[in-house]
Amino acid sequence: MTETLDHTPDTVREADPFPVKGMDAVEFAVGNAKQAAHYYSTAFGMKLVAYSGPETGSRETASYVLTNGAARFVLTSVIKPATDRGRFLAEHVAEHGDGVIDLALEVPDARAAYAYAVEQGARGLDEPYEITDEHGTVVLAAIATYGQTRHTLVDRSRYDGPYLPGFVAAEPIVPAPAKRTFQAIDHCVGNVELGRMDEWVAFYNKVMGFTNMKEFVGDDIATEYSALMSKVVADGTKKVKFPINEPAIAKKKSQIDEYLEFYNGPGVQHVALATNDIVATVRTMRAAGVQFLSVPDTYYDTLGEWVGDTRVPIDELRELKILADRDEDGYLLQIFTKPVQDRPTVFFELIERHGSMGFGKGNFKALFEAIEREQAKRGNL
Ligand code: TYF
Ligand code: FE
Repeated sequence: MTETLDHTPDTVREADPFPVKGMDAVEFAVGNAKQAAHYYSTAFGMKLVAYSGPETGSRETASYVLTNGAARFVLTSVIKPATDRGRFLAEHVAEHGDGVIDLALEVPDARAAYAYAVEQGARGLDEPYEITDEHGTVVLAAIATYGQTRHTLVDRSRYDGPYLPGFVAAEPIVPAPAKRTFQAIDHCVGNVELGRMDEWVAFYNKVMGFTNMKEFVGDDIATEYSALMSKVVADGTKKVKFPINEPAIAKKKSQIDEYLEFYNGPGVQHVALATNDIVATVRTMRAAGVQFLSVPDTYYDTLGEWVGDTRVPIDELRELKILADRDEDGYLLQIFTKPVQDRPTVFFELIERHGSMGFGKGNFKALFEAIEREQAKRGNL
C-alpha cells in the first residue's frame, strides 16, 4: 500500500475502499460553449456561476459552469488549440460532436482514491495534483473510463470558491425560473461496444468498489424488444449510479449501435436529473422549446391499473407524456428528451423518485419503441 493511502481514516477505508461524496460535475466538450451556456440557462433553468476564458487568463479554452441545486455542468470549448488539452477538445468535438468528457466525482481524498483505483488496474490520466488560489486548495486526479471519457477525482473540502482555481464567479445569464427545475444528478449512463458491458461493470466493481444494482436488462428483454443489454453499478451510498448499456443483436438495429456509429465510439448516452416536481419542470422546459419523446396515448389507458396511485393524476401524465413505474419500494416518474444536438447521441432524463430506486423497467418497452420511432425518422432503423 502506498503512503498516500494513509490519509484515509481506517474507519472509512474498512467501510468502503473508494468512498465518494457524490457527482462533482459533468463536463461537456462542445462546439460553442457560450451558446450552450445560454441553452442550459434558458431551456434547462440552470444558473451560470463561474467562468474561465481569455478574460481570466485562459487563452486556449473557455468554460462555463452552471448549477441547479447540487447538479453542476461544465461546458468547455477550445478557442485556439495550443497544448494537448486544446487539441484534445478540438478533436473530441470533431470526432464525437458535443459530448461528455468527464464524469467528475467528489471524493474525501483524491490521492487515496487515485492510488486505490490505479492499484486496482485503472488507467491513470492525471496523477494527483493541487491547485491553490485565494479561496483555498483543491486536489485533483483523473482516471480513464470507457471511450474518451474520464473520471476526475475532486477533493474540494478545503476550497470555497465558485468552482476551481482559475475560475471567477459569473452572473446568471437569465433570471432563475420561478421554480427550481431539478436539483441533482441522479445517474449517468454509458454506451459501450457489443460484448463489453460486463468488462465495464467489472471495472467499476474492482476499481471503485461499486456494486451491481438489481435492475438490469438481460438477454430475454433484449432479444424481445429492447435491442440492448444494461447493468447498473452504484457506490455504497447509491448516490452515484452508472448504468452501462451495450447493443444486443435483435430484430431491429439497436439504438446503442446508432449512438456508437454517430458518436464514433463509446461514451455517455444520457444524464438523468432528479426533480421533485416533474410536472412543473416539464411544463417549463417544454415552454422553453425542449423536445421530449412521446409514448402513444394507449400507454396511459392501462397505466393506472398497474402503477396505482401517484402524486400526479394520470390525465396530467398523459398530457405531458410523463412515464411512471412502480416496484416493491415505491414509484418513479420519468421522461426523456430527444437528443440535444444534431447527432443522435446525448440526451437527458428527468426523474422524480418516490421510494423506487429503479430505472423505469416497466417503461422499457414503451420507451424503446418511442426511441425506435425517432431512429426510423432519421433513417437509422
Ligand atoms: O437509465 C436507465 O436505465 C433508464 C432506461 O437506451 C434507459 O433511463 C435505458 C437505456 C436507454 C434509454 C433509457
Ligand atoms: Fe436513465
